[in-house]
Amino acid sequence: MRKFFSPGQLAHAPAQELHNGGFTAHAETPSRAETILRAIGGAEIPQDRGDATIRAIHHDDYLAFLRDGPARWTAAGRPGDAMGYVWPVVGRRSLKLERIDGQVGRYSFDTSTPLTAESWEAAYWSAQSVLAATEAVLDGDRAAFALCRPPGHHAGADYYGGYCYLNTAAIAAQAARDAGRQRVAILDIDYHHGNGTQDIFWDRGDVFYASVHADPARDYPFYWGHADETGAGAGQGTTLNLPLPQGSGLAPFRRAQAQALDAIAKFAPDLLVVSFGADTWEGDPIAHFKLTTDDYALLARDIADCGWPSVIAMEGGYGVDALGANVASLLSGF
Ligand code: Q9C
Ligand code: ZN
Repeated sequence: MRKFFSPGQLAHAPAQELHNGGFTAHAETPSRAETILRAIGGAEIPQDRGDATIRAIHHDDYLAFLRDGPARWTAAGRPGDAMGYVWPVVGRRSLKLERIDGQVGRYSFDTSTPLTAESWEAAYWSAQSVLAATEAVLDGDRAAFALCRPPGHHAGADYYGGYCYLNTAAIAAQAARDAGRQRVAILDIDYHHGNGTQDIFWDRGDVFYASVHADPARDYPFYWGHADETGAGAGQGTTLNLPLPQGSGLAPFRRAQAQALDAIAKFAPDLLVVSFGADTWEGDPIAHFKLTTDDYALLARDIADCGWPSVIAMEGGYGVDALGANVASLLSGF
C-alpha cells in the first residue's frame, strides 16, 4: 500500500493546551508521526497539488487567518501561541471584528488547539498527503494511507479545534467528487466525533458521513455527534452517528462499525474515506475505549471486505508507545 507523509508536517508543535482548568502538554506531538513512520517502514513525500481542493472545502478568510493569525498575534504583543478567550456562542460569527483577539475565537472552538507560526505549513502538507493518497486510489490503487498530522476531522469549513486545522478527510472526499466520483462515503472511527466533517457535509447528499465514537453526552466534542443528528436538506439521512459508552471494547465497536458499513453499502459509494483514529486503543491517555492492537487488523478486514477503493486518513491516537503498532495493524488488515 502506498503511504504519504511530508517533513513539512513536523514543525507544528504547540507547547500546551488548556484542559480541565489547567495547562497540560499538547498531546498531538510530532513524535506521533515519527513513531508511525518507523512502524510502517516510511512514506512517500507528496507533491504539491496546490490549494484548489482545500479552498473548495474551507473559506478563504479562514485560510488567510490560519496563515496570518500567528504573526498578527505576536504583533499585538501577545506571548506564546494564539488561543481564543471569547467565543461567539450567541451565533454572531459574521460580525466584522478587527482585533486578533476577537477573530481567534470566531475561527476556533476550543482551548486544545493553539495556532502557531508553523501550524499553517504543517496543515497544508497534511492536506497534500491526503491529496496524494486520494490520487493513488483514483488511479486504481485498492487503498492508500495518508499520515495526516495535524489531524483533520474536528476542523469545519471556517473553524479549527480538536488539534485540527484543515479537514483532510473532507478534502479527500471533495477531490474524489471533483475527479468525477459521484458518491463518496466517510467512515470515521476515531474515538471522538468528527464534528467538522459532519458540519461540512451536513446538507450535501453526495457525501455520506458515518461515525462510531464516544457518546458526546460524556465526551469531547460534546455539542455534536448525538444519535439524532442525521443531516438536513439534500443531506437529510446522509449523516449517521453511532455513539458508544466509555469502556467499549471490540464487540460493541465492531457491531457499530458493521451498522455504519451497512448504511454506507445502501448509499453505494464509489470511494470510501476512512478517518482513522487510534485513540480507541485501550491505553490511550485521553480516551476511554478498550481496543487492542490486534483488533485494528480485524476491523480493517471488515472494512476491506466491502470492496470500496479506500483512502485512509490518520486522525487521533495519543498513546505514542503503541501508536506505530496500532497503525501498522490497521494497514495490515487492508
Ligand atoms: N480529555 C483528535 O483525536 N482535548 N482530537 C480534549 C479530552 C481535545 C482530539 C481532552 C481532544 C481532541 C483528532
Ligand atoms: Zn480523537
